[in-house]
Amino acid sequence: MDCRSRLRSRSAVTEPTGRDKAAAAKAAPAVQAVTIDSFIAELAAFRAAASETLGGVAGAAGLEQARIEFLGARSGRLKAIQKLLSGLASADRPAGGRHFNEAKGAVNALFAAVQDTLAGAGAGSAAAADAIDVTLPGEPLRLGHVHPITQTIRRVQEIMARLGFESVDGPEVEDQWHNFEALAIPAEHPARDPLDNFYLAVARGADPLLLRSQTSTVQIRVMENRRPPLRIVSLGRVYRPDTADATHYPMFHQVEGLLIEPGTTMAHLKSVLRQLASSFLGGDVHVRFRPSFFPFTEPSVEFDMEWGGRWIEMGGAGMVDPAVLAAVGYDPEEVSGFAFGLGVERIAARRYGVADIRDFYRNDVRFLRQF
Ligand code: FA5
Repeated sequence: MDCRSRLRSRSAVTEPTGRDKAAAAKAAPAVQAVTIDSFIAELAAFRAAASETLGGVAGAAGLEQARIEFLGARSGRLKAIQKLLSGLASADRPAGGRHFNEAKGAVNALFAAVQDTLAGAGAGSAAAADAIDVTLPGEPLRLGHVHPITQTIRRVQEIMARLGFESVDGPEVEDQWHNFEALAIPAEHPARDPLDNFYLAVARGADPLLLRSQTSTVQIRVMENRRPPLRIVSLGRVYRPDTADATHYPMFHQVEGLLIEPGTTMAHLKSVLRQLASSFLGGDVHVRFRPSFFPFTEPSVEFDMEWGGRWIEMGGAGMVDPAVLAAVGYDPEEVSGFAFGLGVERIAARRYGVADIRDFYRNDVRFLRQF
């Protein structure tokens, strides 16, 4: 017999091992006899102890500890009482079961109530933490404001209104007549070159539309529809394929002024421009005329403004050419008038000390916030 067989044969005849005993106990556990009265007393003691413990619980950790002690599935006190059920006489077991379930339900309900109370207190303190402290200084509201070019436009409109000039608008998409022909700019004129204008790719044959290149178009539209006397000012966008630099932008704004009244002279023109310049820039502003040429004014001038010791070119002006008056049905023998046009970006830059007009359109709020 080898060693292992010997061991096997010896264990077969010896006392049962510890493992054998545990297996035997599992197969047939010893049942402790319990009377119904002592069972009910156990349940009552269980309820009283649970109630006392849960009544003193202060937080989630304490509640969890109490749950394990009383309701724990493995070794809770309720589990121990449940085991006693099988010790009841079979006639008492239904009553014992009822008492057991009742006690279990009562302690579970008590547990849930304490849990709710603690959760409510927690939410309350969280709400308190979130509450607005009305004594703190408020957060400043970020207010937008009007763009400096729009501010300039409104200011010029206001000044011109005081001089009796009514603000009018015209379309930005124009036809050849209003942008050129009525302004005495014939078909062969270099100002009509496609390289100098934004023509629109829409089928209009020999009369293509374009983005207006000057606000002088509005002079024509107003004169076509009204009779003199007239005092109008028009401020709006114009478009030219100019390369952007410190004083040029492909989209910019012009102020167009037109006055048609009997006896109008260049002196009236200069006087209106000086008043506009000194009201807009403030202080003493000088205006000077330099001879120039525009097809729709005769004589024509470029006008400069001197402010703070520097002369700046502001725009073009002149007496409305009789051919233009005739083209809109006015009698040039009866009426005369002046017109002027100046760049809004240039006067805004002058007023606000901006060295580069491109800054107006970079949309950098750090720049725009200054106005
Ligand atoms: C004209 O546009 C004429 N219609 C002005 C006029 C009106 C003359 C009425 C006579 C009677 P000019 O092309 O010079 O003129 O433009 C007028 C002004 O617009 C310029 O002096 C300048 O201040 C501004 N300007 C012209 N091109 C640009 C540009 N690309 N960017 C910004 N400003 C410009």
